Formats: sequence, C-alpha cells, structure tokens
Amino acid sequence: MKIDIIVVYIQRYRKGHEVDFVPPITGIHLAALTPETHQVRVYHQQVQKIDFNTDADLVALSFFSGFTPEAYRLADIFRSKGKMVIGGGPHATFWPEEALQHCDAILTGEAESVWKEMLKDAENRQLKPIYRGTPEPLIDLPTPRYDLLPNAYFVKKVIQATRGCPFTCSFCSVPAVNPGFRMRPVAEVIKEISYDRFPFWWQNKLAWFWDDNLTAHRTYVKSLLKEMVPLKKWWLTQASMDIVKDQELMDLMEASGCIGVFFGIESFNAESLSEANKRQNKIDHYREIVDEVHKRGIAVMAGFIAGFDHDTSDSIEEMAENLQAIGIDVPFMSILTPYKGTPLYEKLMQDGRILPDRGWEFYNGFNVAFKPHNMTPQELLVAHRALWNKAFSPGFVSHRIIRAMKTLNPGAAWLSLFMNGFYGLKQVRKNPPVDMLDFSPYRNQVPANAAHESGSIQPTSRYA
Ligand code: B12
Ligand code: SF4
Repeated sequence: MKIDIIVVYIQRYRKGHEVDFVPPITGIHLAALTPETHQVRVYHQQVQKIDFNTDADLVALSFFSGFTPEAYRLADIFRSKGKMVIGGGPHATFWPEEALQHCDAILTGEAESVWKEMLKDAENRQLKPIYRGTPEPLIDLPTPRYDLLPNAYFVKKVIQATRGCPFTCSFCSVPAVNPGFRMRPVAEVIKEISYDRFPFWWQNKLAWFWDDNLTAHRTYVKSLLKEMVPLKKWWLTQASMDIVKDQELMDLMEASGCIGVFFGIESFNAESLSEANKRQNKIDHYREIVDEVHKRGIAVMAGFIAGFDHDTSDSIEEMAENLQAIGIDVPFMSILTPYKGTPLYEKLMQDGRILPDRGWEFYNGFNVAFKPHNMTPQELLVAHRALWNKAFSPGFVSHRIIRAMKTLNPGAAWLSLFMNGFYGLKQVRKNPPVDMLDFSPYRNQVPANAAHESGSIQPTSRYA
C-alpha cells in the first residue's frame, strides 16, 4: 500500500507557516513502525503543502484538538477522492465517535500494539471503526524515519526516550494519554542520539527529546546521560524543577551537553498552582532554581498559563515582568485549555463553564474555550495578548539574548538567540497569535464543538 501520514496543523500566528525549528516525532515514528512492504510518505502541514492528488491508498491523519477542524476538512476531501482515511493522536483518543464521522477508522491511545493489524485490515479493505492501542513496554522501537523529514526543519534529531509522567497536573492529559512511566533501553536511545546522517553539522549535533518528563526516573536518566557524555552532543528536554536538588544529575546534564531545559512553571500565584495541582513548583524558589541551571550554562525555557481561577487581567500581564525577573531565557505563554482527559475538563464541564459555541480551533493554547472566573473570555484573551507582546517586546528580548550570550554555554546562547529572535520578530511585525474570534479560516466550514453540551455528537455547524 501507499500510505501518506499527515501531521495536521492550523496556523497559530497570522504568519505562522514560513519557518519552524523542530519537527514533531509522531509522523516519522509511525512511518518507522510501518512494515517495509508499504511505501510511506510523511507530510508536516506546518511547513509543507498537502498533495490532494496523491496516489496514496491510505491517508493517516495525526492531530491535536486545536487542529481538528483542519483534520476533518482533509479527511472529507480525501474520502471524497476515494481514499481510505484513518486518524489518531490525543484528540481522536478522547473523541473517537466524532472523528469517525470523518475517518474510516480511528486508533485510540498508543499505536505500537495495533498499528500493523490496522494496516493489514486497510490492505484487505476491512478496517474496523476503532483500534484501541494499549501502552506497551518501549522495547525494540525503531529509529524514527529522519530521512522523511522536510528540509524546512532546522533541527531534525527528535527523540523520545520515555513516555509518561508521575505528576498529575489538572490541565494536562499526559497521565491519561500515556499512562504510567515507561523507559526505552538506554542503548536504543543512544543509537538514535548517535545518528549522524543529517546534511548539516548542527542537525547531527543537536538532539531534542520530546519526552513528557525525561528526568522523572533519576537512575534511568543518569545512566542515559553517562552514555551520552562521550558523544559530545547538545540536547534539550522537558524536566521538573526539582532536578536542581540533585547535584549528580545536574553535573551529568552539563557534562553530557544539555543546552536547555523546559520547566512547566505555569504561574506566580500559589493558589493557581494549587488549583493546577502543581505542587512540585515553589514560587519562592523559582529564581534560585533558574540560577542553579544557569550556573551550568544551560538555558531555561518555561511554560506559563493564563486563565486560572485566581488570575486577573493584571496578574496575567504582570507575568511578563515576573518571568523576566527570575531569569527565564525563552518563555512560552498559553491560555488554559480544557482538553478532555484532564481533571480540568471534568471540573469545568461539571460547573457548566465550557463555552459550547467554541469549536476545536479554540483549543490551540492561544484562545479561550471556557468561562474564566475573574474575567470575561475576551478579557482573558486580551490579557494574554498583552502578556505575549510585553514578554517578546524588543527590550525584553534583547535583554534575554545578551544575558544568554554573556553567561550561558554556546549552544544555550544559540538557542536563546534563535527562539527569542523568532518570537521577537513576530512581535515586531505585529504578528501575535491568530485570534480566532475575528480571524478564522474555519469560520464557515467546521462543525461546532457541540459535543460538550449534549454529551453526544452533533455534527452541525454553528455557522451553517
Ligand atoms: C512533544 C510534544 C509537543 C512538542 C511537539 C509538538 C508536536 N506537534 O508533536 C511541542 C513542544 C512543540 C508541543 C506543542 C504543543 N502541544 Co504538545 N505535546 C507533546 C508531548 C509531550 C509528546 C507528544 C509526542 O511526540 N509523543 C511521542 C509520539 C511518538 O507519540 P504520539 O504523538 O503520542 O503518537 C502516538 C499515538 O498518539 C498514536 N498516534 C498519533 N497520531 C496518530 C495518527 C494515526 C493515524 C495513528 C494510527 C496513530 C497515531 O501513535 C503514536 C505512537 O504510539 C504530548 C504529551 C503526550 N504524552 O502525548 C503533548 C501534547 C500532545 N501537547 C499538547 C498541546 C495542547 C500542545 C500545544 C497546543 C500547547 C500550547 N499551549 O501551545 C502545542 C501545539 C504546537 C504544535 N505546533 O503542534 C496536548 C494535546 C492535547 C489535545 N487533546 O490536543 C498534549 C497531549 C499535552 C497536554 N497538555 O495534555 N507539544
Ligand atoms: S504538566 Fe508536565 S509535570 Fe504536569 S502531568 Fe503534564 S507532563 Fe507531568
């Protein structure tokens, strides 16, 4: 069979498609899991055009909730052209019946246990509607098909060493999507880190871990890092803030070439952190934790969320100064979003606070899909945009870049320059995130997210 795997995307900035740095691993991982008897291509819609005249027999769509309207649009087009269409990923996992209105079959959960069976059934034109993947030990996973990545991506070596996270933050679906915490054998991960067939030196040098929380199992991560030291690579990952208490781990991170860690800091408000069940974060220690990472020359990327019940417009805007004051090198600022599979979703549903007239395009981390406590949805949106614009204003951006150049290791300084430059330019070009309230390519074509209200699926468009 000829298979096109499409990693779906909807632009999240007014000019959002021109460049991106790091590819998702999902498409090239699925391609690697695909038996060699099939011919497989991978499209990343974020940087590539979709070939609607493809000769593929099967189109496999991977999508997050926020990209669902586009996934369904693509599915409908491909099916009208006689293609078999299947879907998977975190949205389809929680809304399989909805996705089945557009796809011939859905894979829920992780693919490894059922992917080959699904392909076989597709080949025989006997697809069942739902394939339920079960979490398996992460042993003998193939190396992702890096060769199928488009040139548009600056970084190419994306890796996953572990799945899952031991924490249970209220807004996060990781515990439901990837239950438990599972680790790949160190030798298999090292094989991928050593992959050296990319055309440019930095693509061979830099490994980006797309793990939920690589440092969760200390013994494991230390044995991995010990093996990485002689490879002399640069690498980045997500981690929890408590890593700084473990000096041996910090030493190994530095020695093995870590250039950046991403912390989910989320908030500067103790009540919001408690609401988020983010008990591992201690506000009083933010500054010293960031300093501790900086001492090793490593950059700190961090996620912040606007829209908790204790947030106000002022407290959201103040986050720009707060994150600057604690020394964050690259901030990522999102709007709280109630994804199914999270305690947050259950709570907001129970309280009748999910806005039924907002389609899935509002679930992209940059738009409001629920009734905030202290603000209107519009006020939350405006406060988030103000935060974003301030955090990436020329003064803030240049301060972060200069500090990184002076104090961090060369890889970390490079990271700060690139990422701050990228988002800083968007700000200068007045190119903030796309505001779906007044700018939506989906306005006239997508089904509303009415499922929330009824508990069942109502595939009617609120714009029709
Ligand atoms: C790495 C990652 C990122 C990376 C890469 C993004 C990307 N497009 O892959 C970055 C940091 C950029 C990112 C950003 C965002 N992310 Co993210 N991310 C993850 C993370 C931690 C791991 C995903 C991953 O690569 N896993 C490894 C690969 C191999 O597995 P996989 O993708 O899960 O795919 C498996 C199955 O789902 C299945 N599968 C997937 N697709 C398909 C398709 C078919 C046809 C089939 C058969 C099977 C199948 O098979 C795969 C193998 O088992 C997950 C958490 C998680 N545990 O899933 C969150 C997660 C996917 N992200 C999430 C979100 C919300 C976002 C953002 C919107 C956040 C924001 N506020 O901006 C942005 C979107 C940006 C973008 N451009 O896509 C949510 C999605 C929730 C939802 N219902 O949509 C998750 C689940 C975390 C959470 N908060 O709950 N993310
Ligand atoms: S937000 Fe981060 S720490 Fe919390 S459960 Fe999700 S992956 Fe784990």
